[in-house]
Amino acid sequence: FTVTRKETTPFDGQKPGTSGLRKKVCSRSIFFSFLLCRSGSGGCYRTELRLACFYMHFATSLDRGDLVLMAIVTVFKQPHYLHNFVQSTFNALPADKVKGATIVVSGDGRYFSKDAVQIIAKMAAANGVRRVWIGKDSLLSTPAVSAVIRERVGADGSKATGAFILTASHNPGGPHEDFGIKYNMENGGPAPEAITDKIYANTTTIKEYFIAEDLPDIDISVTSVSSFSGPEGPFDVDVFDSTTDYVKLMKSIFDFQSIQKLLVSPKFTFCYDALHGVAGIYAKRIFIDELGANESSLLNCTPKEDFGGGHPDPNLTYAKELVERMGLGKSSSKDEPPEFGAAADGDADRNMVLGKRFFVTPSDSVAIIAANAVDAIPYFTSGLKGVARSMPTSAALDVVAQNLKLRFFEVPTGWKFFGNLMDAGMCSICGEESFGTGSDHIREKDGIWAVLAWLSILAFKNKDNLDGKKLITVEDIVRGHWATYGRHYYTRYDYENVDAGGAKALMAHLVNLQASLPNLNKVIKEIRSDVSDAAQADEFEYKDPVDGSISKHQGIRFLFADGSRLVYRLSGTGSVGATIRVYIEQYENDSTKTGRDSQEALSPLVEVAIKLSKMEEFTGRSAPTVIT
Ligand code: VG1
Ligand code: CO
Repeated sequence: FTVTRKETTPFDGQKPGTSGLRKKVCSRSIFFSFLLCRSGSGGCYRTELRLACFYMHFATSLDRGDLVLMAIVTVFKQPHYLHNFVQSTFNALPADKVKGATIVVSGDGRYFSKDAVQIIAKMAAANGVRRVWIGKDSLLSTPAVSAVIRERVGADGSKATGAFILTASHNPGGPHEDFGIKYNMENGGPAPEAITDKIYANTTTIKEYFIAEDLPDIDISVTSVSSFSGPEGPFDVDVFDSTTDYVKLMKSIFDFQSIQKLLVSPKFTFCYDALHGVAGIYAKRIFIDELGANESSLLNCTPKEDFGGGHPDPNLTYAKELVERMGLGKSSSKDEPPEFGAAADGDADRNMVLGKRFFVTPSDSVAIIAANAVDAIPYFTSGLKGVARSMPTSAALDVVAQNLKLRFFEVPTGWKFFGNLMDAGMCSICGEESFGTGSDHIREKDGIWAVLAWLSILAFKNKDNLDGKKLITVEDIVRGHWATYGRHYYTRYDYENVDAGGAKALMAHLVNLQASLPNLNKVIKEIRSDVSDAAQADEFEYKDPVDGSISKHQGIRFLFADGSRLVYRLSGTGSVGATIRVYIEQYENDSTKTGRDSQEALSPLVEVAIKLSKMEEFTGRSAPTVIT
């Protein structure tokens, strides 16, 4: 192949967010069509304005006489857009991580991935990359990418030093929905801020990119290695099985035999919903082929480019089918729900864990996994190096860390901050309230790992119960945990796609409020006199204990004397407008009071949270979009 240099100009807004660059592929467009028609008795012409929200391809179906004004907003699909970001990434990496290097490219299979893989392969070739590794059908879950970087060895002994992950995670996919791309480093974790800042800076000044236009398109539907020759030497594309490396890693962490005993026991029933995301291919291999679960346990486990038109986010709002099956929905059938249910997001790094008619909050989930890991999971037999959570995640994990005398860290939102701790051997298990849980086996959160961790705990607790005695359920485990450690009532209110100006003003208002504690307490008492005093208020700032780097403005915290917390931050993963997240938490260690309904227990604090922030005044919203 030959290398072509293309001239280009920068695009605005190619700044990677919490987890990469996420934008619409090609957004819905508004067509104003002016239709001239003869009407009325005088037979004179009247102009009619028709305003409709159409898709671009409907343009051809408009009448000939129509005068059409179109506002079409394509983002990822516009010429050079992806190219600019990819070249800016290559330019941000150290030269030896590009020239002669091995780079993984794959993702959750969402719409535009197949085109993107071909473009990135051609650009990698042109930039002197030695090998590109692609999961079959361009599918690799985010945790599998991390595992592949860390574990896979090519036939010629090669190892990957980075990856382009093609996903917008839990955001919907399809021609008019989101596409995304992020870069992961040699440790298998997301690029640190020093690199993403450099990528962004490069996108603002880019003038050229390089591409091997005459490199043939790669057939990604079959596993094979294709070799090419370019101006700088050989270039290989290795299309490999998407599941092998990941399954091997899981088998080295968990006791598959004991999990299998649980899964095939008639006393235990199981259900897994991949929400049409990439988790499905791993679920089939692991739960069905390896662990012997019944095929009917799987819901939505064939990956689709548009996730079946749904929102691939595993929570009580979006994982509807599973929620109904588990007896938690409004129209749940009378059938006895399974004992255990779980779901994943589009790229399979998130998980939701449910028991029969029972929801496990992600903050509790990580605390429970940490409390039981040493007993139930072979990988942790020699002890935990430490545990960590993101700042808005509830303090359930803190209490476990205190009790078990474990090192504990509180980091900003986003998985990249856990990676440094793990690389330094300071942290074994970590989690986020946003349905993310994981360990130092890789450098991403891991949806299937979390499910296997729960199954391991259930298998361990029930090892003598499978024939005869009553099963210890998910609910029993959670209630038992609360009895020992106390309970953190927890909820998150999301206000999605609000006006960016309003969101900014709301945050500025909160920054003001946190500056004076006496004034803050006055305002709080005016709203509700029955909540405890705020003892501390600040903007969360994090100093990385490993490299000393500082991350500022990571959310506004109000910490109350009784251990309750209110946290506010703006989302960094959306693609339109702004999303405000409000995190509300209250600690209860009186074991007679840990069994209340969560929304009811939290209602005084929720009222304070909403009124304190003047939510309705700033955003016009009287209710959140999603409550988790
Ligand atoms: C959200 C979550 C955060 C998570 C991030 C990426 O970020 O709150 O905890 O790490 O998504 O998850 P934000 O900035 O929108 O709050 V994933 O599964 O979308 O890569
Ligand atoms: Co995800």
